[in-house]
Amino acid sequence: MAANYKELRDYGCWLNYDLLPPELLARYAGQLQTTAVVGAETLTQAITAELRRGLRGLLGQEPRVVEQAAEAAVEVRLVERSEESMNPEGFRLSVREEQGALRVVIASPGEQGLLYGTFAFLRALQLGEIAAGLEREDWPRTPLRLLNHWDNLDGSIERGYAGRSIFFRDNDLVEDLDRVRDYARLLASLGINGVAVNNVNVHREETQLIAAKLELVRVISSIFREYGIRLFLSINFATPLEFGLDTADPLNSEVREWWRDRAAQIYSVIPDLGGFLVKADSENRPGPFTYGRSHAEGANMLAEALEPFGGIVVWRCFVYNCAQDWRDTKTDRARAAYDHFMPLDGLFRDNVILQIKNGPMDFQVREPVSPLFGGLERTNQVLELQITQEYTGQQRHLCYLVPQWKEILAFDTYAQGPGTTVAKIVTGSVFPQRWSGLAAVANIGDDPNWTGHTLAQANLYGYGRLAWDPELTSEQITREWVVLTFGHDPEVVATVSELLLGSWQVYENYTVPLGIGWMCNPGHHYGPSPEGYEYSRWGTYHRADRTAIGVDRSVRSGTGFAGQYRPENARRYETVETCPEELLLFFHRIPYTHVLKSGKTLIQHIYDTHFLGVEQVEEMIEKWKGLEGKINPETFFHVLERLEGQLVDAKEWRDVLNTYFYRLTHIPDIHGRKIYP
Ligand code: GCW
Repeated sequence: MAANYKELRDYGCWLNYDLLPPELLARYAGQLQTTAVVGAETLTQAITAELRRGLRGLLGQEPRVVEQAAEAAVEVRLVERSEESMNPEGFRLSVREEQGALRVVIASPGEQGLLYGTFAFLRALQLGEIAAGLEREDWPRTPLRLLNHWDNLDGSIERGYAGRSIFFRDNDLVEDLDRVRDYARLLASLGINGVAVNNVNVHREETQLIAAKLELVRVISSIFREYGIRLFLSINFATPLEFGLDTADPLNSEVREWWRDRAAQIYSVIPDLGGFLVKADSENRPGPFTYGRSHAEGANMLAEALEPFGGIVVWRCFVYNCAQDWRDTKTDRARAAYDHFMPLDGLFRDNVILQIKNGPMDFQVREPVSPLFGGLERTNQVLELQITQEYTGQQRHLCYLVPQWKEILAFDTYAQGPGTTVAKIVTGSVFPQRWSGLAAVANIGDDPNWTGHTLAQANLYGYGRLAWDPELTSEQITREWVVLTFGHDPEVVATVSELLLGSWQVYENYTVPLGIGWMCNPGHHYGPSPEGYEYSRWGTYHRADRTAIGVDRSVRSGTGFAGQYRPENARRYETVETCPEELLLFFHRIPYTHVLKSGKTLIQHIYDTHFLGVEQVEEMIEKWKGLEGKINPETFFHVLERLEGQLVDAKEWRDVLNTYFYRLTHIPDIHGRKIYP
C-alpha cells in the first residue's frame, strides 16, 4: 500500500474520475468546459469543486467558471420552490444542444438537490449517458438516509474491519481531518444525509460528547455541513446519573429538565444537529426499564427535549434478553423486538423514529425479515442494515450484500394486502409517517482503501444507492459501481459484476445453512465454531442433536414466532411444507433425513453446499486472475490476496461444519468425499 494513503488509487473509491475511454471522449471533445453555480450558499464550494474535479478528470481539461450563467455549458441553478413542486433534495438534469454544443442544466429548489444533481451528472457522464435530449428527474425516495458509526473515542471501532476511526483517537479528534471531508464527499455523492459518529454502546468517556467534549462534535459537524450531512450522536440513556442526578427516570421532572437544558446547550453550539441515536435496555445498556417505564416514555422524553430545535430521536428496537439460560426453551430471542414494540405502536411522538434491524435476530447471513415491518402502522420507522461484515466475512471475505438487501426490501409484508413491501414502508408510502428511511452500520476505517477489502467499497456504494432509491436493481447498482471504480472494459465489468453478485450465496454455501445462524467463534465472530454459542446466554441456539437440528418457531408446536407475521406470511412459515427452504432451520426442527425439494436429504444438502462453496471460491480466484493487466496492479494483488485467504477460511468452514454433522449423524456423504474423521 502507498505510503501516503491519498496517493493510493483505491482511496478515491468510485470518485476517481479517470479519463473517459476514447469513444466517449470523442463525443464530448471540446464540450462541457465552462461551469456556473447560481443561488447556492453553504454548498457552493462543494458543488463548484466537484464540477471542476470531475470534468478535469473525466475530460482531461480544466473547466472554467464563467460569470454569465446563461453561457455556461454546465449550469447548476437553484430555482424557486413555487416554480417547481420538487423535493428540495431532488433535482432535474436536462441536456440540450445549443448551436452545436451540449448544454447541461441541473436545477433544484434546494441546495442539497443541487449537490446531488451535480454528482448524478458526473456519474451519468462517466456512464456515457449525457446526450442531447436527456431529461432526468430524480429525488431521494426516503427522507432519512443514515449511517451509524460504531466508533469509540479511543479510536477503536466496534465490529470495525478496516482500521481505526477516521474521527477519534486517544479521546480526542484525529489530527488529519481532511479525511473526514473526503469521507463526507463520498457519502454526499450517494445522497447520505445523516451520520451518527459514535458507537451506540456509549461508554463513560463518550457520554462527554454532549457535554465537555461537545467541541469535538462541533468540529466534525462543521465539516459534514459542507456536504449537506447532519450529524447525529449516540447517547447513553442514563447520562443524567453522570451529572449528579440520582435517577434517569424519564418521568422524573428533574431528569426531563436536565435533558431540555442539555439539548438547548448542544443546539446553541450545533444548530443543525440531526438528533440522538439510542440503544436502550439492550445488551446491558441502561434504559427506561430500569425505572419501570416503557420505551415510548423513554423515547418521548428525549424527543420532547429535542423538538424545539427540530431534532429527532432514532430509537433502536434491538431489545432482547441477553442473559438467557440455554436450558430455557420457552424464551425465543426472535420474538423479543416485536413483543416489546408492537404494544407501543402509535404511542411515540412524531419526532421519534424506531430503527429496526432487518431480521429478528442479528445480521446473520440469512434471516427472515423482522415482523415489525408490516406490524407497526402508526410509528415512524427506518430499516437498519449492517454494511460492516460482522457475520459475513469481516471484509476478508468477499460478500456483496446488495442482493441480500434487495431481498429484504422486496419482502411482502401483506400489511395492506399483497405488494406491501418493506421498500414501500421505508419510503413512507404505506402508512402515514413523518419520517422513514434507512440506516446502516458503516464499514469504513482509516485503512488506506477505507474498507479493508477494496471490493467491500461496493457495499457502501450499494447501501447509499438503495437508501436513495430502494427500487434500483442489484444489477444496475453493481454495474454503476464497477464502471465508476474500474472503468468500461467489458470483460472487467462482466467479471467483477459476476463475482460481486454471486458472493453472498457463495458465502452462505460454505458457512451456516438454511437460516440456522451463528455457528461462529464467540466474541469476534470470525470463523467456524458449530457450538460456539450453543451453551451461552445470548439466545442464539440451533439445538443440533444426532437426529435433527433447528428451532421450532411455529405457533402450533413451537415458540410462536411465526405468528408475529401477517396471516399470509404466518401461514407460509408455519409448516415445513410451505416454509421457504432457505429459512427452513430458522422456523423448524428438521431431521437430517428429511428430503428437501431438491430431492436431497438435509444432511446431504449440508455436505453438498459446503463442498460447492469451496469450489466456487476456487472459481472466483480463477476469474479474478483472468483480469490481471486490466486492473491496476496494486488493487489486483490486494484482492487476489484476500481471495486466497478466503479460500483457506472457506475450507476451514467446510471441514469443520461437515465433520461436526458427520460426527453427530454418522451419515456418510453419498459421493464418498473426504469428511474428516
Ligand atoms: O451485532 C451485535 C454486535 C454488537 C453490537 C450490537 C448492536 C454495537 O455484536 O457489537 O453493538 O449488535 O447492534 O447494538
